[in-house]
Amino acid sequence: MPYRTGKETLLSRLGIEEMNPASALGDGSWRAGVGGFASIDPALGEPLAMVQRALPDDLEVLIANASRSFRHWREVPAPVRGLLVRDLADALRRQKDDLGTLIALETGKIKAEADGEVQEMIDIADFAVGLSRRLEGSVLASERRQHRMIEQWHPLGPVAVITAFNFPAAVWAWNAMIAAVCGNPVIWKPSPKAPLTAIAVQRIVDEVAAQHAATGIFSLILSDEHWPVQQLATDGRVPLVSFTGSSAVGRLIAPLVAARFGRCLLECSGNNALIVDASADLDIALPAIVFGAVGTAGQRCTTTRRLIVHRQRWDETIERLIQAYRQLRIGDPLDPQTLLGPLIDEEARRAFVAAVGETQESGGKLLHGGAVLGGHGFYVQPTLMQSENTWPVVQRETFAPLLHAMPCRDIDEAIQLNNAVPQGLSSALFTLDLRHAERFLAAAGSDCGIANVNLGTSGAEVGGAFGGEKETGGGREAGSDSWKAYMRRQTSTTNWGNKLPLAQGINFSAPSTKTPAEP
Ligand code: UN1
Repeated sequence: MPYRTGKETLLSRLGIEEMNPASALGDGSWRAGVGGFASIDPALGEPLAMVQRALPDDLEVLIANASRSFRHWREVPAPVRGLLVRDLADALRRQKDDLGTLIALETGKIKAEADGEVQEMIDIADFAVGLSRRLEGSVLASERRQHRMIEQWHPLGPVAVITAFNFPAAVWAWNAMIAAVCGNPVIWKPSPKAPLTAIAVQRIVDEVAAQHAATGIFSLILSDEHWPVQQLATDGRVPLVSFTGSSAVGRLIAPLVAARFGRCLLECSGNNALIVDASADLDIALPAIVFGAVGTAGQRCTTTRRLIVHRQRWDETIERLIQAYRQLRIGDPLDPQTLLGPLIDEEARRAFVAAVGETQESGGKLLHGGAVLGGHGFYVQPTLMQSENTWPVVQRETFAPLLHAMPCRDIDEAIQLNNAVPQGLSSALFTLDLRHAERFLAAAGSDCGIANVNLGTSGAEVGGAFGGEKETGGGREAGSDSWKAYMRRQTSTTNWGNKLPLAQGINFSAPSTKTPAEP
C-alpha cells in the first residue's frame, strides 16, 4: 500500500519496537512482561508490532508508585502542575502529524480524524493549563457570627483511566490532563486493540515529565487480559476509576468500585439519534448525518445510529442520503481521499453482519450497503436501513457504520423515539422552528447528556462536559466543571470570634468548661 512506505521509520521515531514492554512506571523506566499480543493494522489485517503482557505484580508496583508520587504531587501548587501539562501540549503539537499517522494505522480511522484526535488532546491540555489557575471553591454564608465557611477542593489520589480503542489517545488526555492539574497521578490501562498509540503517548509524556522532575505521575499498563481492570476496580488505593467502553463492561466494573466505596466515572455505550424536523435545512443536516453515521466507521460512542425523519421530508432525505453514501470513498485510512476506513477487527465485522441480518429478520428494509468488502482488512459498506425503534437490534449499540432510519409524525413523536432507548449519550435536532428547538432542549425534551440543534451527534468540543445518562453511565469528562470528579470536596468553617455559638441555635451550656474566675 503506497501510504505505508516509511511506516518502520515512523514507528521507530515514536519509540515503537517490534516487541514492546508491558508497563511504564512514569519515571522513564519500562518493565518487561510475558508472552505477547499483536497490534493489528485493520486496513491490512496484519500485525504492526507486538506488546508483552504485564503481570499482576507490575500493576501492584504501579499502584504503589502512584500512591507514593501522590504524596509529593498533591503539594505541588496547581499552577506549577499546569506547567507540565503546558509543555505536554507543546510536545503534542510537535508530534501531531506522526501521532496522527500512528492512530490511523492502528485504529483504521482516517488520517484527518486521527489528526483531529491529537488536536483534541492538545485542546484539553490547553484547557487544563487554564484550569490549573482556576480550581476555585466557594465562600458560603455562615449562620453564625464571626464564622467563615468555605468549600475547597483537594486532590483525590491515583486515578485509573481505562480507555477504548476508538479514541486511543484523546480519552486518556481528557482524563489525564485534568486529573494531573488536580493533583492526581494517573494509571492508564488502554485497550489491547490500540496499545502502540498508548506506548507512543507514554514516551512523549515521559520526556516532558522528566523535564519537570515529575516521576510516577503518568504510568501505563498493557495487557489483553481482563485482570488489570478487575484489579484496578477492586483496589482501595485507587479512589477513582474512569472507564470508557461498553455498558456491558461498565455494568461489571461499577459494582466492584462501589463495593469499596470508590468512585466510578463511566462513559459507556451511546445509541444516538438525529432528528430531521419538517423545517430542517437538509443542506446542513445531510453532511451532519453522513459524518455522524460514517465517521470513524461508526465506531464513536457519539456515532449517529438512529435517524428520525419527519414523514414530509422522508423521501427527500433518504434519496439524498443514499446518493451521498454512493459517493463515499472507502479505502486506506492514510489516503487523503478516503472517508471510510475499516472496522477495528474481524469480531467487529461479524457484529456488523449479525446486526444487518437481525434487522432484516425483524422486517427491516436495506436502503443502502449491508455487505462486507472482500480483500484485505476489515472493511464494510456504509449501511442505511429502515427499521423500527423497538427492535432489540435498534435498542443496542452496534459499533459499525449502520444507520437505522425511521419516520415520525411530529416533534413530540420524534422526541419520544429519541428517548426510547436504554442509552442516553448524544442527540441532535435539525429544525428552523424555534419552538421545536426549545422543546427538544427543555426538561421534557431529549434525555441525553448532549443535545445539539442544527449540528450532529458526534464531534463535541472539549470545553463542554462530555458524557451521558442512563446506561451511558452518568459520568462527565473533559470541560466545564468535570474536574470536580477528580477532586474531593472539603467544607471548612472557621470561628474567628471568642464565643462558641452552635448551629441551629442549640443551647448546650456546660458550666464546668468555663475558665474559672480569678480568686
Ligand atoms: C468517544 O467516542 O468515546 O464527540 C469519544 C466526539 C469526540 C469524542 C468521542 N469528540 O465524537
